[in-house]
Order: sequence, then C-alpha cells, then structure tokens
Amino acid sequence: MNQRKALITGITGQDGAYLTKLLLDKGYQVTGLLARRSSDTLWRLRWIGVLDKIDLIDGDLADVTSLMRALEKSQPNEVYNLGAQSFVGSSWDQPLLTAQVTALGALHLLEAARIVDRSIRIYQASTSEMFGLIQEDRQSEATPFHPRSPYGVSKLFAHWSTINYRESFGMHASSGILFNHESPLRGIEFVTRKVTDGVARIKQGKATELRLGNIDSTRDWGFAGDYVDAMWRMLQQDEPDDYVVATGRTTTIRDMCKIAFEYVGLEADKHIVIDPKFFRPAEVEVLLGNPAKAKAKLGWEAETSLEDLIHMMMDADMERVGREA
Ligand code: NAP
Ligand code: F7E
Repeated sequence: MNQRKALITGITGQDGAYLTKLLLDKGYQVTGLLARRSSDTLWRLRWIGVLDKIDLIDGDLADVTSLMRALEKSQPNEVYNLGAQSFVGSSWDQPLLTAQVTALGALHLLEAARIVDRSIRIYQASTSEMFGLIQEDRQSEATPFHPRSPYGVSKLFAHWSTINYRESFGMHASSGILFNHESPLRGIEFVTRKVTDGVARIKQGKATELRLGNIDSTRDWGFAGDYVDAMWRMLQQDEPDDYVVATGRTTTIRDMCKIAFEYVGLEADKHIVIDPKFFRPAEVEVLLGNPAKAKAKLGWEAETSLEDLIHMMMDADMERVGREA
C-alpha cells in the first residue's frame, strides 16, 4: 500500500507537534505549512523529536495561492487545518487579523482543496469557544452556538464553511469541536501554562506572585496528546461529520491553580493576585462538553485526568525554569 500523506497547517503549534508525532508513528509522510516569522517557531517540533522527519513548505493561511502550491507539492490524502490566531484574549485587539487567518484562512484552504483535489480529507479545528454563552449545561454537537469573542465568531464561520463544503461539494470535511486541551507545549499566554510556569518560578524563588484575571470561570480541560488522536480518527471514518471532543468534567481556574500549587507544597491563596488587566470584554463563564458521540462513533475517550495533566506540566516547567540562568 502507498504511504499515506498528510499536510498540517499550524504544525508549529501545540497540537501540530503532537499530531505530527502521532502521524509519523502511524507511518505517514508529514508535510507542514510554515508561516514566515522573524524568530524561531520550531522549538515544539524539536522538543517532541520530529523536526528532521518532516517536510516544511512556506505558506500562510491568508494567501490562498500558497495553500494551492502546498497542496500541489505535498499531494496529501489528509489535511489538518490547525493554523489560527488562537489566543482569545488577543482577538479583541486584532479582530481583523483573527478573522483573516482563523475564519477566511479556513475558507481559503477549503477552496484550495476544492480546486486542486476535492478527494482530500480535511480536518477543521473547531472549538468549544463557539458555544460561548452556553445554551445547554453540557454542550454537544446539537447545542446552539453563541460565540463571545472575535476568535469564537471567526471559528464559527470556519465551522459552517466546513459543513457547507461537505454539503455543497460532497467533500470529506470534518470538524472537531475540541474543548480546551493543554500540555507542556501549551503557549505561555494560556492560563494553564501561565500558572504552571508561574508556580515553578515562585517555588524556585524567581517570583513571589502570580497575576491572573477571572479565576471563577470553568473549563473542561484535557491533554493535547489524547485529543490529536480524535482528530485522526475523524478522518478515518467513511463519512465526514462533526464531533465534540472533551473530558466531561469542568473545573474553575481557581481549583486548577490549587492543583499546581499543592503539587509543589505551596498555598495558592498566598500568591495569586487578581489583576483586572486580564479580564476580558466578554467572558465564557462555563464550558462542559458531552463527548458521547466521539465515544460511540470514534471509540475515543480522554485518558488523562486534570491532576495528571497539571502535574505533567509542572514537572516540565520546574525543569525549564530550573535551567534558566
Ligand atoms: P497554537 O499553539 O496557538 O498554534 C497555532 C498555529 O497556527 C501555529 O503553528 C501558528 O504558527 C499557526 N498560524 C498562525 N497564523 C498563521 C497563518 N497566518 N498562517 C498559517 N499558520 C498560522 O494552537 P493549538 O493550541 O495548537 O491549537 C490548534 C488549533 O486548534 C487552532 O486552530 C486552535 O484555534 C484550535 N483549538 C485549540 C484548542 C486548545 O485548547 N488548544 C481547542 C479548540 C480548538 P506560528 O507558530 O508561526 O505562529
Ligand atoms: O483562558 C481565564 C480566562 O486563555 C481560560 C484556546 O486554546 O481554549 C483556549 O481558549 C480561562 C478564561 O483559554 C487568566 O478569562 C484568568 O476564562 O487559557 P485561556 P480559552 O480562552 O478558554 C479554547 C477551547 C480555544 O479554542 C482557544 O484557542 O482562564 N483567565 N486569568 C486567564 N486566561 C489567561 N489566558 N490569562 C490569565 O491571566
């Protein structure tokens, strides 16, 4: 059988690294779209040990011609669209850029695939942020959407575009509505990593406080390494579809912090400072996913508990902070 080929946008991000590892382990030939940046963005691919095993092609989701060239060059069976301006907080400061990359970028990719080869299977990285102001206590594929940020609105456009290309052109385009997932490779701007890095600094005497925004909101957090497996499973189905991927447990930011502080023998209340600078113009207060469909149809379940996840991230950050001069 011919070696299967995958193209990943957003390969330099958290999920890009874990997905690349998973696909290489399954025998895929992996190509990544590499957006032009002035500084090094390859550290995650190095950390996970895959950088010398993949091909990289210059391209940007904002430039549809670069996507067409990438598809023609890599001739993938599967494309995973992970590229995005993915930080909710920044999306109010850069709403147009967020829409260009996160919303229109997804449409560019669908259109490029329609023109180049519409048999390519496509994964779209949708998000629980589309539920925003939640309309049901546990959010499933059938829950109505109400996004609360330019990021959420952009992702909803990409989500519906994916469904539209499936319905209009019969393309195998699937959407994974993933709830928050974290890892030692999570960007430092996201709250879990900000916390594990901050706690490591306090423990090692390099900081005394941790400044946070709204710690009463809750999130359904899982491990990125588990979640990329669900992405792959979606593209192995005979029919394209949409799936919620979550753990089914929700925890406040406050309690997540406690797990990190207690792991190294510190008290969270003594170090957390609430700083309104980190409040958002509109908050997503609660997220709790219902992953029943992913379990029934994909045979997928989250395997890593929040405690194990935060401990894994703490270990990595204790080591990283310890190495700093
Ligand atoms: P991430 O770490 O922020 O990675 C984003 C990736 O997108 C990076 O590789 C980035 O490249 C790339 N990118 C940004 N602008 C681009 C552009 N104009 N053209 C091409 N690539 C561009 O995100 P993640 O956590 O891995 O998440 C992966 C995807 O899942 C994202 O679409 C995110 O919105 C979505 N998602 C994430 C979660 C979560 O909890 N992690 C949940 C649901 C959905 P550079 O490194 O060059 O900036
Ligand atoms: O915020 C609160 C903040 O930035 C989580 C992205 O991957 O998941 C992520 O989006 C919560 C919010 O993630 C701070 O207000 C308090 O209630 O870690 P976050 P997010 O906004 O949920 C979804 C599923 C995605 O799709 C996104 O791409 O934590 N919070 N204090 C804070 N958040 C941050 N970042 N920093 C704080 O100081």
